[in-house]
Amino acid sequence: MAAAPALPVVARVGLLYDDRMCAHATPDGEEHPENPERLRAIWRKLSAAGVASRCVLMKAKEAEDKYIASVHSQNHIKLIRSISSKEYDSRRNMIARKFNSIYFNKGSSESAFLAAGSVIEVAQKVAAGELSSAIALVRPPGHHAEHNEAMGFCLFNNVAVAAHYLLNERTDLGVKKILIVDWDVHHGNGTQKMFYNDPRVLFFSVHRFDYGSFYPAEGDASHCFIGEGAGKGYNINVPWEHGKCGDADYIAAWDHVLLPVAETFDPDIILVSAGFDAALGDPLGGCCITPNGYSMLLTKLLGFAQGRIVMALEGGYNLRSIANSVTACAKVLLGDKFTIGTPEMEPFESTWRIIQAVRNELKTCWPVLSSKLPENVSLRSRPSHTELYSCSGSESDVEDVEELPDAISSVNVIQVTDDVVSECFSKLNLDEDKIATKTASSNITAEQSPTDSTEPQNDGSVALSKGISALSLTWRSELSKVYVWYASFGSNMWTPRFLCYIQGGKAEGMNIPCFGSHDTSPPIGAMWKTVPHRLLFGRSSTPCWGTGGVAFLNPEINHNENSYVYMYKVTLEQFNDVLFQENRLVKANSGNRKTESPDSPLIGLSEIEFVSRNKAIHLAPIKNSWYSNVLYLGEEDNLPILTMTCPSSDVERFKSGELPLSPPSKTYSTTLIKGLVEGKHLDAAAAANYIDTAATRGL
Ligand code: X5A
Ligand code: ZN
Repeated sequence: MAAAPALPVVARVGLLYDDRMCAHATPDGEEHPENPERLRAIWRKLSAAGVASRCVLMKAKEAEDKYIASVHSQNHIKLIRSISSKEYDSRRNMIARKFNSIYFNKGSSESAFLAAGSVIEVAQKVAAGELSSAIALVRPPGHHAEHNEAMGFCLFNNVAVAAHYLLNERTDLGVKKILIVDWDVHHGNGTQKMFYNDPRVLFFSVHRFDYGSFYPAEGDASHCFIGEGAGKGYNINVPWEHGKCGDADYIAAWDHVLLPVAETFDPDIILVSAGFDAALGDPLGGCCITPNGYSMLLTKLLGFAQGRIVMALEGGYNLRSIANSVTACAKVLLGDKFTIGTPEMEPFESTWRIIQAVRNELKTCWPVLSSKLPENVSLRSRPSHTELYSCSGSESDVEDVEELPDAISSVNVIQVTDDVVSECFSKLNLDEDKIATKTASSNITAEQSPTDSTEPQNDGSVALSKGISALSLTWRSELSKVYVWYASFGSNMWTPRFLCYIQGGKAEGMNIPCFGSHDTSPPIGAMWKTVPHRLLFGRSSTPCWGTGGVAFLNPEINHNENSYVYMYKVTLEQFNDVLFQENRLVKANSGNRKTESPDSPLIGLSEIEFVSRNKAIHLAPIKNSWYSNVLYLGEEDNLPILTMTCPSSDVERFKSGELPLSPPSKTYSTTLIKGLVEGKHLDAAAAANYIDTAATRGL
């Protein structure tokens, strides 16, 4: 590890706060977690604690367009520039609705330009050595903002703009390598994309992933996304599987991933995308980093880049938590005496597993990660269902901010999730032996080499085409001649929704579009059937349908059950493309607007043979995905009937309460009912009853 830096006798810590960034607010004063009180609460606490007066106070400065243009499109800059003007008064809200989690008001433009400009301003002073380190209290936040898109409360990607500025506009300052540490509880999707093939920027993001369901709920937040081209190895994701991660988990990620890599990378400066929504008490994050935890994480970073650290505020929605956490960080930067103790809790076993997986993914790029991890570390088992989903009393654990009037702290009364959870546990015993497990031969993590082959667009709603590697051409042409029945039991029973998996786009009620299949021909047949498997609704949210459970079929045969399936006759190639999409294995490549699918099928001809004989095949290469289990449900006109569902181990987890059984959201169940009704199978009342029964009876 690098030696502790020799701090100047008195650290010069920049602190940028500017009331003008409070102008961005909801248009009609609607409550929103990302509100102006966030900045005010932090500022009040820093002042009251006597911390602000020890810093070099700075005011915001608008970023020039040309600097923002290094990471954003001209269109996007123009939109954000004009969105607050009078001409937009009548259209502003409508435009905001086109984005994901965005609002605009008359103050948004100025705030956005000030936020980006502020991070440039402090970064440049730290890089020049005028300041030892700095904190920019900015909003709107930035790390979700993409090249041509505002999202997730973010308008401009403030940290990315500043990083580009240092590297490209201020070569005089000698910054050649930048480490961006994104400890906001959400994945820094925008920042990741902006530097994905740039080895000058090492992007490290630790975030909740929850198997792909946590916001922004894109597969590219997984640890498999390590950068590409010259940037390979310079993108590191540490994706938590669940909430409740705290000091010990983060410190483990620091000690076993971030710090060894940072040591090798040897950055000239560190930019922290400092969201505080992983803090204890945060209404959105569900994690529990304490102020002391943040102090430890930050102290460990001070050992690099001669302590040149720039913190830019991202998320963080509990006013008390963010005020206390930022104050703890400021004290660290000011050099206040503080000793790194051992966190109260042990890391989760999932944390250890994830860290191993991240290290394994990156060890060829960073040999320092190939060393063996310490053994017999004491770990704790994953949080129980109740721990994860009940409204915890964590609020009371949050130190008081005496200076915070009650009226302000009450802005924070927002639910983590509105999960309604069925607490039914079954006495049924699963016989694992009846369900075969096989390691499929597919290598889904193999390097992809998309060619330039561009398919004609079938649907204007998705401006994506396919990147198809030479490797996939072989299996695709082979499997495009084989037909199977794909039996759907969930939202795919509604044909318009299923067609999204074939033709791309989204049907009514869906939050995000599908990529579509390579072969976009519609199914050549469809029919209803019932199967002797129990239908259940589990997990608590999905990117596509929002909060609520989704349908799974218990893989075990149970002759007391009669579940409806709607079967589509599609090619085995299309079935694989559906399987890829269901398991979120299709990636969008923002660079060339293409999509990339795995290079080999999950179900090839030998797997068909296997599954017909053994009734089920567990797809080991995607064992942690939601639909990693393909079932054989019999035959129809000599073709196999296949469906995809959870593995039986997940059924056990549903039974134990480790995974939630949750009723479907309104939009999801509406889709199921439409499928059952429009398929002329049931009338509306019978369909609703069928769904309702499955949703409430548990397992
Ligand atoms: C910056 C940040 C969170 C967006 C959540 C949207 N954004 N549901 O924390
Ligand atoms: Zn966040």
